[in-house]
Amino acid sequence: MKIHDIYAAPFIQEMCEVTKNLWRNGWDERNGGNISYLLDEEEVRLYLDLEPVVKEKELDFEVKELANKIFLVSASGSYFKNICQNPAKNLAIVRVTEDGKRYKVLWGLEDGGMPTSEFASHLKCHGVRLAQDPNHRVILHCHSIAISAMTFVHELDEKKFTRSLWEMITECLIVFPDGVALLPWMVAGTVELGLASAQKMKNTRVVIWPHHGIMGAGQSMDDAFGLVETVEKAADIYMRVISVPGGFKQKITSDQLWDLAERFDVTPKAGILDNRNKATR
Ligand code: 2HA
Ligand code: ZN
Repeated sequence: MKIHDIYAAPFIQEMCEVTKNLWRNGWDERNGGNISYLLDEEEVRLYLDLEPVVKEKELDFEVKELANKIFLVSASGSYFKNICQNPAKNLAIVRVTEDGKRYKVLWGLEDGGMPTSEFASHLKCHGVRLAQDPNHRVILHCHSIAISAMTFVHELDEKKFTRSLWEMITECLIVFPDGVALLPWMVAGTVELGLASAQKMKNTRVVIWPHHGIMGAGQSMDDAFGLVETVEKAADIYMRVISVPGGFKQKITSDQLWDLAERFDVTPKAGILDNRNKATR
């Protein structure tokens, strides 16, 4: 079988494009942010011989649920601004071992680097999201600006935070009806942060790390990016409104959000909206 040029692979192209867009949006300064993308083995085989192993590493946790799965992941320390310029240095294709305790690097990390420092979070979150949705593929973490800003001024209560976001753009409720989860501030890059994020991802695709950033899950790059983009934009509108003297004069009401949920057939996470005042049609 002819092996095609890996740089022509759609998954490498998508990774290049999304990292550039994240950087352009100002959400991934310096080496901020990380992404991992669950790949289809048959597709990878078109571009890469899966037998040679560049190196093998221990994981400091187990992910048996991801045994043999292949991921494209950003490298620790990689600058999203530069990923496109040298994908073989700034990215890695890795395969989790059969026992779920190690991973093999199959391609990339040409300067001898490691996968992202948030690899624990990523793998744990992939495991949880796949159990919820077999079409799940992408975990994306970035330092989006308004979301971080909002975690300094808004009460860090998941339900109140979710409601504030839903109230900012009519379509938020449709994009993330499960709301957002919030963790306490935690040290970046730790297994503890990974486990806590994954626990939250049982019920939502968005986990906010206060004063740090956001983690989003999706069925594709566009899906994960679009999700983070929507949450970030809602936070941006929130921050702009509270920055105006006098702040809010009105908001989208609970009844309006119930109408929206009905029209678009989504179930808003329980306990966030006020009870409906008017009878349902
Ligand atoms: O520097 O974003 O959370 C990469 C990160 C760690
Ligand atoms: Zn980060």
